[in-house]
Amino acid sequence: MTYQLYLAPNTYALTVQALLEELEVAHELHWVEIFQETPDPDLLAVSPHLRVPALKGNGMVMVETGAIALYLAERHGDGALLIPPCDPGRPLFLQWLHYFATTLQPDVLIQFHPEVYAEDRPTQARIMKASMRRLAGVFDVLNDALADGPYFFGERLTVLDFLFGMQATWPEIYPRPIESYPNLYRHQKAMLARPSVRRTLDIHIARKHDNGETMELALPM
Ligand SMILES: N[C@@H](CCC(=O)N[C@@H](CS)C(=O)NCC(=O)O)C(=O)O
Repeated sequence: MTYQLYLAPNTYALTVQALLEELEVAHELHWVEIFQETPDPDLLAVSPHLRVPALKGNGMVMVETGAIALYLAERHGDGALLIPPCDPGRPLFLQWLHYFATTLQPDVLIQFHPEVYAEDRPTQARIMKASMRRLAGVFDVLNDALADGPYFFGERLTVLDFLFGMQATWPEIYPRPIESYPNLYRHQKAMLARPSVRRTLDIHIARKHDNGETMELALPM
């Protein structure tokens, strides 16, 4: 069985792709267009909210990065990337899993697409500024959470590291350079050293390049 990953360059699909690579699970990339007035029919067929990523395989189609990440880690790799229910670390595992999706992600999305929330540029700029202030607080919290790093659970790599680490490659989301957050910096360096992450980023950098765009990373590979 080969999964089909529906993705667009340099989006949250990075996380799922890097996990598929890390878990060495067979997959094919299905590039789609997002933010289209007329929805891309291929995307519409798998993603009711017209967002990426979407994953198809094993008789199912699903969206939502966090849910897909959990599903893949439960189904592949003998649970190596999970903190199981009986583990004392489980409460924090759940906490960060949801923190990324519900506290971090909305403000990250605003930095890229303020036009979704306001039509006029001055309002967009105000929303981005307010959202960046929220991100400043979030990154302080995450920097503290990674004090015993390099990963969220010390030396133990989990899906959390992909859920955070792939979006942490985006320079646009930081109120100040990543180098000034010692634990975020260490985490990002550890993630960029992983072949799964490098393979994934290389593909997205090349894709952007083919589209005539450049893809900057918060920390160069
Ligand atoms: N909560 C979703 C968010 C996915 C999302 O917003 N993806 C962006 C790209 S990073 C997208 O497809 N946006 C298109 C749109 O908002 O129409 C997840 O984590 O998968």
